[in-house]
Amino acid sequence: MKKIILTSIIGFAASAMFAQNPIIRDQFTADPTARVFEGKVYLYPSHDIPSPIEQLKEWFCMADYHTFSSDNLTEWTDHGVIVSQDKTPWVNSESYTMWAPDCIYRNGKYYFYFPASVKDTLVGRGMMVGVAVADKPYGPFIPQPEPIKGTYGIDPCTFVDKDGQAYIYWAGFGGMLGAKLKDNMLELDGDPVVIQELPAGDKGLKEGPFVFERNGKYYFTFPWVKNNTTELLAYAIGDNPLGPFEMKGEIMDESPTGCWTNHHSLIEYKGQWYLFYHHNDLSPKFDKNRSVRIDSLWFNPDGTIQKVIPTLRGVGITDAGKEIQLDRYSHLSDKGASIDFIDPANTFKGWKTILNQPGAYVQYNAVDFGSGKAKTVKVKAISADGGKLVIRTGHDGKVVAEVSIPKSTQWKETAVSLKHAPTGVQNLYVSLAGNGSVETDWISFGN
Ligand code: FUB
Repeated sequence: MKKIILTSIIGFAASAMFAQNPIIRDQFTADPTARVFEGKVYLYPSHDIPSPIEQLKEWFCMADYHTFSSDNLTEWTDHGVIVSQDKTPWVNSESYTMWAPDCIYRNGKYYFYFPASVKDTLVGRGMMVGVAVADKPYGPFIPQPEPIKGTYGIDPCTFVDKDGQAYIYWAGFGGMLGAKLKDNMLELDGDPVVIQELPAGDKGLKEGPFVFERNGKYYFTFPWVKNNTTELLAYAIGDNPLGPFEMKGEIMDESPTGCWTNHHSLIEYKGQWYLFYHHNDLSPKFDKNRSVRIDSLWFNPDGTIQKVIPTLRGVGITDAGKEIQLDRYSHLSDKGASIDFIDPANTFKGWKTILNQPGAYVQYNAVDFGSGKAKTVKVKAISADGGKLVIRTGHDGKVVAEVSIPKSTQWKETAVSLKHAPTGVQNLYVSLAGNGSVETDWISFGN
């Protein structure tokens, strides 16, 4: 188990957090189902990889699933592989088709549902849904020997209603399907039904169902190719778990940069609703290698959902003592500010913020300075000509520090004393004073 260890160097409260999109930066993650188990959020995504086999070089390729957990949505523990194609008896172990999964708790057990190609079928054909069972949300999960009978298709989602009845939904032949699950959670209880009143069958692909209940209403949410371009996220509301549902609207628009898929889940955690979704942040040239993001979501008083505008900043508060990744910004000045990969050949190294016009700035919201103990700031930067950064809280606010970045062809850390120690949660503005050009990896405050 790998823990992303985060300790504040200036001793801010243990609850201080940082969060930026995408949330997992050391591997690709897609199709996120988030669930609240044992007081934490567990994330069950697909695990995209560059394909080792020729047939899938230009397609989705997944050999296994990891699960991740967090109690603040910002610091994520990777619990490692929980289910894999080579250890699941019914799966074609060379198919790399472990697509969008889900996990649900019922009667003391955790049931992990996942689609994959059945043994002795062609790659990408004959996909069915299987289930693996565990005593804990992070496993160990024991896969059942056979897939669930009658579940031809992909993208399973499960839901347990208030009366204890469990349901399973998936994208299959004939549209979006749903069925009751038997008490054992391992078999369908009756034939699947086609979910009614979604956009008519010929009006664009629908997949990735995610169903939840709120205030007595059932929400059927799904990615939808509405405009013959890429997938947006849409939803319908009904009075019964299996519908009919009435179309209500859209939760998120199509990707502005053309990532063809989106796939999502919604949870309420500590009084706030969140949308988990994906985008190809770490693989801009190949949209089958995706990364999970989170943004906050709000309902209207009538139960409809306010559209979510994707952000890089994501959710949560950043501890001033951590490495603040300005490139996951809240706002950039119109001129002279841009973002690029530190190393385009290895995107997992992350991004940098480039300021190259006098007055150009980057704004990064919600940094927690605690009781104001910070005395210094460190900036990891590189500058071809040298340049001076001015750090403020508020656009025209007090100057926190001025940092002269020396001319260099190497990344360097420059530390200076603060002119003024901010307190509490502040929005940071980092601007370029005068001419020059500065590329910043991160900034961090210390004692
Ligand atoms: O991840 C593979 C497929 O792409 C999923 O099953 C779909 O929902 C789409 O995200």
